[in-house]
Amino acid sequence: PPVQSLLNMDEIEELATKKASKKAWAYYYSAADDKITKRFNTEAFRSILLRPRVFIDCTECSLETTLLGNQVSMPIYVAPAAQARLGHPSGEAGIAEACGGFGALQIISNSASMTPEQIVANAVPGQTFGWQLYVQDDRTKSEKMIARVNKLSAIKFLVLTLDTPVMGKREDDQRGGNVINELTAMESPEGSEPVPEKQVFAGFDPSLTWTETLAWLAKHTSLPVVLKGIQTHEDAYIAALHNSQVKGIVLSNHGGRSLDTAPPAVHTLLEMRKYCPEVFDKVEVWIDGGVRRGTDVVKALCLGARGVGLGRPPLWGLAAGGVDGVKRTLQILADETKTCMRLLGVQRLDQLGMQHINTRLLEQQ
Ligand code: FMN
Repeated sequence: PPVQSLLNMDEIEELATKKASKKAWAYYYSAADDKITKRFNTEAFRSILLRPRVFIDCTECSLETTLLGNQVSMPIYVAPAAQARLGHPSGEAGIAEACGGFGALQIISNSASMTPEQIVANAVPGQTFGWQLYVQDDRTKSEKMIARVNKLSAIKFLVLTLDTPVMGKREDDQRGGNVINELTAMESPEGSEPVPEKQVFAGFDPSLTWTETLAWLAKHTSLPVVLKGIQTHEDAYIAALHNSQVKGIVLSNHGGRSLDTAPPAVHTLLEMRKYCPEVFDKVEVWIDGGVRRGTDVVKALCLGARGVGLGRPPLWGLAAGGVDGVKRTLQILADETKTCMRLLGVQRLDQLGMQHINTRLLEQQ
């Protein structure tokens, strides 16, 4: 079926599964161990109930917001994901084209299958990107990459991923015997080719720490830093202590790909509201993991998130229908989010809050 006839994320995943190679499917689908966290990520949203208010004019409805001060058309953004060209030849540049059309933010993976220069080359005016870093144990390699990224004016911030000091045990990837290397196109001799069948995560530095690594990073970039993979209120609190440099955090468990039975982001949001609510005023709090419906987006925003990331859905969109598939993915989620807001009696994102949700079931989990 043409992507325009697809109605929701499940249908996009289904078509992507049919079209993608076995290897691409396994890489996108896989998660750690028994995939409990991957499943909980979606289920946790379902256990939150919405509290619609009625008799409120919802003729107007806008998703516009800012992410780290950058104007975007919606709070939904594309999370960093490696190896997009496994799913479709247009790769990360195809995702960029779709995001440009929407005014949506895209975070480019350190392990993208195209270089950042290629990915931002056709950016439209005002289009915003972040760039995600996995620190290499040979730091000079990371320093060279950061120096390149510093020169690209479309890239407005740097995302340091912390939830993967070592790779989780992903059996779907292992079973195929064809584990994908997250080695980056930036340093592969082929330049822009996906690089399969090398030891996964070889070269990534497992020794990162708050003081050493943030100080090292400050020496190499003046871009704002976002820490990705925060999973407890304690770490959210520590991150906020560094808010002269750290301007945002992403509550994320890497789509369930790192530590199985790690908490879904909505649980961490609840913890933060209880133990360190001041953090929401000190850094921007974004989340990702299991977002498949507009109602999921709205629930995360009600709990205090400002940005909501999509990991697998854009990859499915790309595999299902190239640039049009990614556009369809973003369109469905934007439309669903607006419908949800209107049905709640809300016209703008800053009106959403705890009054619109009931988290009793979530708190019992
Ligand atoms: N996160 C990173 O920080 N860097 C990556 O290179 C990266 N690659 C990914 C590749 C795939 C195929 C997937 C599914 C996820 C990847 N992630 C990576 C994690 C995503 O950024 C995001 O946290 C996660 O996918 C969100 O969950 P979702 O897939 O349920 O939306």
